[in-house]
Amino acid sequence: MDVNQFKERYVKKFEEMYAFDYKEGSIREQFLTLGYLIKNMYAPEWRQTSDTYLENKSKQVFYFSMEFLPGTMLKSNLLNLGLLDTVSDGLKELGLNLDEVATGEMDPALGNGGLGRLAACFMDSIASNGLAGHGNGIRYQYGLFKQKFIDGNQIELPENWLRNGNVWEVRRENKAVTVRFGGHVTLDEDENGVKRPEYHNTMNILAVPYDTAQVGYDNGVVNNLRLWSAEIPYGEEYLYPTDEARDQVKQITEYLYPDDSNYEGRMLRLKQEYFFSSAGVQSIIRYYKKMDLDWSFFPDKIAMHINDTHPTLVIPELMRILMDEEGLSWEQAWEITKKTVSYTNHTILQEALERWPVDMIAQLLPRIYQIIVEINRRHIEKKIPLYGEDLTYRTAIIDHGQIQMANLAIIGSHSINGVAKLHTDILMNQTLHDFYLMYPNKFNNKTNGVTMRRWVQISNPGLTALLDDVIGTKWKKAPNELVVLKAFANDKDVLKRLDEVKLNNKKKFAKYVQEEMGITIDPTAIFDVQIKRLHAYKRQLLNVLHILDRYSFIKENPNTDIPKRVFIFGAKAAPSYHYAKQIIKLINEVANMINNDDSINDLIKVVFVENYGVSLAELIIPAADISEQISLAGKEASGTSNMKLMANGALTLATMDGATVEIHDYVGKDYIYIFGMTNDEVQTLNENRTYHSRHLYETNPRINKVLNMLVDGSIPNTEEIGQDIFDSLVKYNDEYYLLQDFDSYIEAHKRADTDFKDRMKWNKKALMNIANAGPFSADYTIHRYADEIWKMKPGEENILLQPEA
Ligand code: KOT
Repeated sequence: MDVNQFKERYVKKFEEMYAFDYKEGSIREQFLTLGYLIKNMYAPEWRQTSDTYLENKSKQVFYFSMEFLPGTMLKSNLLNLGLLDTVSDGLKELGLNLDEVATGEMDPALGNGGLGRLAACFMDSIASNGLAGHGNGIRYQYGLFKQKFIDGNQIELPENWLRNGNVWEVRRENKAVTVRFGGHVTLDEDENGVKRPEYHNTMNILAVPYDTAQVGYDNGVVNNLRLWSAEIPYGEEYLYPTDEARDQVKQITEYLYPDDSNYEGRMLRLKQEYFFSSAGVQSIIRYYKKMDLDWSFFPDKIAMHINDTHPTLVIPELMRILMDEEGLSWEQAWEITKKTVSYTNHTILQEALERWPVDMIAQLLPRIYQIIVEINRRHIEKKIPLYGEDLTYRTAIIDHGQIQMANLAIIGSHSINGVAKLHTDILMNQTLHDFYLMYPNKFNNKTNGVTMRRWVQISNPGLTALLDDVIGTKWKKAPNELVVLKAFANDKDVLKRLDEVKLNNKKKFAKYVQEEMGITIDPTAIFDVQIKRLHAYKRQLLNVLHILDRYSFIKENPNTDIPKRVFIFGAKAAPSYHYAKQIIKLINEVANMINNDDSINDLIKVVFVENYGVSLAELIIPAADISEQISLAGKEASGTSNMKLMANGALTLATMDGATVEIHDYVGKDYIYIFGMTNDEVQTLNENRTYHSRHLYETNPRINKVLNMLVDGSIPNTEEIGQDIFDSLVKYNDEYYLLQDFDSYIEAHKRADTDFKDRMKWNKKALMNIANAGPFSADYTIHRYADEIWKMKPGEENILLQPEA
């Protein structure tokens, strides 16, 4: 399609949809027109891809995830279809602007953070690698809450992302399935003496799928993301005579639980988990039957991957269907299930581990409960002779009246992986050591990755153009080609152009900050960025302590020549996470105090953006100079903002945690600022029980001064929270060792200040980060999942990926 053809089709489509001249269209109408037009364009390939998979009986992977955080899809679809320039130019000739039209799209916040965004990056890479793979999740009617700050406090508002409809989705009523809850089940013998379950008094929910195309990059592949919505089954409306009864059904897919890395054992959450697991498995089984193959081939044609333990009920659900509905024996069903399912663990935080009370599962899912009990019984019976009672009972699925979902996920699958080398090591050697002894071959690492299409090509067109010009365009299909950029590490011209790209991105963000927040920031300052969920272990508070330290230093040394800094935060706190909300209030009050203090010559500004999410990330990341990855070593399983920021030329200032360890190993120590305890040092400190934060407070003058600011009235409007936060650090012994790492953190920032003053030195470091970001492309991560876990080969049309260096 050329520019003229596009213009013609756009104008025609607009008139068909709205019956007036396109020039009078609102942004929303312009967006919808373009959206439907693009959907029309990929529809044939979408259908074709699915037909081909069925015809070829290709192996397919289904990625089960409670969360998908895709971001807006207009530009990503255009990019992957190869139409970005055509459409942009065409709109321009029509007097429109693609960037403006793009603002008409809602950003679907169907996830909390890293886990949901990873699922979205994976969908993009699966399609772009030419692999047959699909997502399976929940179509929440409301996404993650919209965050507002009122007097510096976080307020949550509903995120009604579907208010104006959703162009990309297709409701597929004819593919709906029924999911049963509650009631009771009896096992009756049939004429052959085989026990068959009979269900009584169940509540039947209709699961209706909404499909969204996942367009591959320049390869003609269009996969599917299937999100399920709960409805009353047709003809059963009379069973739900009251609003309350009808609400119970609607509720199942109404809200996303807003907690990241935290578990609350709520019945509704359990319903959500079974609802989309069961619906997904049922639709896969229905599909498999179309292939007309023996059940024993099932694992050769289908892989089911579970993103953390939230979809673990896939395991007993698959067992249930194979046995109860398809008549397989326990042994046959168990072999198939284990070979089909694989599991990713995303966190070792105890508070995030899912454990469901036995009563809850027995009541809500009586048949599933029976199957779990039997899986557990057989596991124990089989393993005691091999591993003894102690170890075996430690791996039991049912313990203290609770179902341990991670244990079920490991026992019922053939693969468990962590999300970065350090994280996988901790799983094998500590958290899941008993399982590692039992099943060493199930354990493997798959370091996370991010899609460079969204995080470089779409969000940073300036950098993309520079790269294309300097190293050619190969990196777009083979991200390791970015290493070629190293040859230009001392090229003054390239470094200068890189500097200009960064400055432009910073100006763009500065404009946003000026317009939306009324804060003036200097684009030549260091933009120091920490963007992630607010959580004590991620230590946003350590960042604040540094800001306060720097602030008091400047107050005492107003003529200092340190470079200007803008500290940028983006973070949502779970609504029930009191401490995290106190930190938000503190950051906002510190920002107010500093931004309004004329005596510091604008040497510091603090910007806490409201409602951080994918769209804001796309604006902030290209503008970042420093990437703050400062979790206590051992706590952040991987992190993924670290990878996006690196690829955009930010320098990482970090502890040796998660995937940042691997970033350090690739980029080299001269191009990263590492500080703080290592995981081993943290372990030793834990074991020795010799940590006394109060001692540090009393003996370290710098720490003393900063902590006193929290309680002596220095920061307006923080009396209560200041004291609580102070107490967490001093009275309750500083659980995340902020004070232990404080001095080395300050030192790391000093090194960054010094380096930034030498522009060419800094730009070289930025360049080295971009050049070493290739290995963190999700394309490679997905390649390894496909090869080592799912046992899949990419389609022929797309063997363009280069093996990793
Ligand atoms: C756990 C429970 C509910 C919702 C989210 C989680 C969760 C999120 N567990 N781990 N994560 C993060 O996953 C990312 C992707 O692997 C990691 O980069 C990050 O370190 C985890 O904290």
